[in-house]
Amino acid sequence: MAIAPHSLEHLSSISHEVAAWVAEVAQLTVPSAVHWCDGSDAEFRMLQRGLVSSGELIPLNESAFPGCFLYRSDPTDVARVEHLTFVCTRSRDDAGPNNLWMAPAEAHRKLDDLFRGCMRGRTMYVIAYCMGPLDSPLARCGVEITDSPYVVLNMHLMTRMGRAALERIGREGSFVKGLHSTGELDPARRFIMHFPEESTIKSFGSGYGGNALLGKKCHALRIASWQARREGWLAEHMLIAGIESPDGRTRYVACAFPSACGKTNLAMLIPPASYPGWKIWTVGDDIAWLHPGRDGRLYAINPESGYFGVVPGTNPKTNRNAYETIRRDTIFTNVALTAGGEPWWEGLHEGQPAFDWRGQPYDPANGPAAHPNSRFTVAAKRNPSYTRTAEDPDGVPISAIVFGGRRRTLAPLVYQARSWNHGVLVGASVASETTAAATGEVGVVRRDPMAMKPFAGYNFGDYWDHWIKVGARLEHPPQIFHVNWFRQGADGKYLWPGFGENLRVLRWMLDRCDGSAGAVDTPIGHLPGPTDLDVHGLDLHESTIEELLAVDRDAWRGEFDAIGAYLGEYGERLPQALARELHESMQRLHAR
Ligand code: GTP
Ligand code: SPV
Ligand code: MN
Repeated sequence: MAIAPHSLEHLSSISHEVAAWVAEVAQLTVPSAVHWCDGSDAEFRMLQRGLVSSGELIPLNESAFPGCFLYRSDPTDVARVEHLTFVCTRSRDDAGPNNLWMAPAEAHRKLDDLFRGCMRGRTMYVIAYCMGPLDSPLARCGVEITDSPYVVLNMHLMTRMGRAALERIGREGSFVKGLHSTGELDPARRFIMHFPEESTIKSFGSGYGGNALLGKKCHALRIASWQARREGWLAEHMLIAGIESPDGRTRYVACAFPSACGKTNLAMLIPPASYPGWKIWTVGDDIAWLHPGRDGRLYAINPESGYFGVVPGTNPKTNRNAYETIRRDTIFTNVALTAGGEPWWEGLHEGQPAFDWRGQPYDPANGPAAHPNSRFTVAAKRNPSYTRTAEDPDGVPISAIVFGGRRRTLAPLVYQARSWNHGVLVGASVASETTAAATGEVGVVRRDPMAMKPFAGYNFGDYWDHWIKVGARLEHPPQIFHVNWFRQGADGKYLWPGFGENLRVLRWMLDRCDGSAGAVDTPIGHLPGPTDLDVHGLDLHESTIEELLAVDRDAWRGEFDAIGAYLGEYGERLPQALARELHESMQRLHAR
């Protein structure tokens, strides 16, 4: 079998470690061919043609959606599987109560048994990739070995992969090893295993999203968060957006909202008509790597170069940028199809589905036409609000960090933390209703600290301690806020219009950073007073605004009892500074 990468013949050198590992994996998995990806357009088109002829990719209506395809995943494989995702550290406590844990030796044995001979008759693809701009000192490389050409296509769109990444690995010598096989897509033989101490990922039995695109959640969050702790930076589940104001200044925010809670939408926001001269620039929509800069500010890069975004709900009114972005050169996964061969989803508000996401004739009795976790994969450069600063090797300076959750009740539209450490408590206390991004029940409120519950590669106690230490190193730390776009009235309707109108809330935050906006002091933090938030021109009743900005002390006392019990689960590993913040918050809530 030819191990020599044919299309990479003239590469100056292939890292000996990469070549040795590829050979070792080939011996274990026994593929019929090994394809070293060069990352070229020709390779992308060749793989695309192959998947079209095997029927796995369906070309969409070429005049309306040029270069777009539909992929239907196995109906049992449609989302991340948190109950099958493990962090395998030598000491169980290092993984923490926030992760499922297995002893590394046992996990390797289990997975190697599954991988043994699993690529017989299949091609093994070797994808060298770089998370972050290729010339950035903050970027990190990995190699994913996979037997899924669909994964290769997604990695083409979402990472800087191929020849240049392989060259960087050759120079640096270090890379994260990610081994992936779709196996038989049997949920009983599905595991997503992380070995942070070995910079290794082994994923078997799923071909979907975060389970299979190993550069994303597995590398850029779980493994990277572990590395970041050792190296003094943060790997976070955050969008990065530039907010340009009419005075020509652009300030950057990084926002951590749980899966399917609005990151992509905020990162691509289109200002409302009442905000002339404002413009949002998308740096990233899902992951941020944050580094203290020499000037005492916090800098962010987006390790990805494409989006794997939630499709349902996207339309010209909610997110015109996304709507336009995904009209060409996009892979749609698990959306519905119209009779005219166009993609269709709930919340599109045009056209009619003829076939549901499984490919069956559409019947509303079978549930939604598009899967609620149907996704688009598209290169970031397709986005009308794409900015070249996404390629800046040093990243962009962050003025504000925003945490958020999806909460029907309790959490107000927005509040500001008193300090960095109080902000760490606000982040650690995030709770949100579960969504279709992971398998399991939807709509159940759970703790999702920093929107990282499924993604922190180590003990949350140590993670909060690390956050506190990073803050202490920043001479000019970002201000920290919390938002909730998802408050509902008694009728179950959202109280806040959301989407573009969220800019009003962002503006208050930026004015707070400047010290020019007012606020009222409450036990949970600083909230905009009745005249501090611009609600001009919104069709909102005064009582609705009051409800959105209310702090119900009794309810918050109950909430803080629950937060205290949750943080208590981390025992000795809970940082003292956080325990102190908790205590002070409780005192404020109980003060008369
Ligand atoms: P992941 O990719 O899973 O990490 O999700 P995300 O945080 O990027 O979520 P995304 O922006 O894709 O939004 C998920 C869902 O929330 C979509 O159906 C959106 O239409 C909806 N949504 C986003 N922003 C808002 C908002 O401001 N208000 C309301 N009501 N819904 C929103
Ligand atoms: C998420 O679930 O937060 C996602 C999608 O961004 S996935 O890549 O599947 O993790
Ligand atoms: Mn995400």
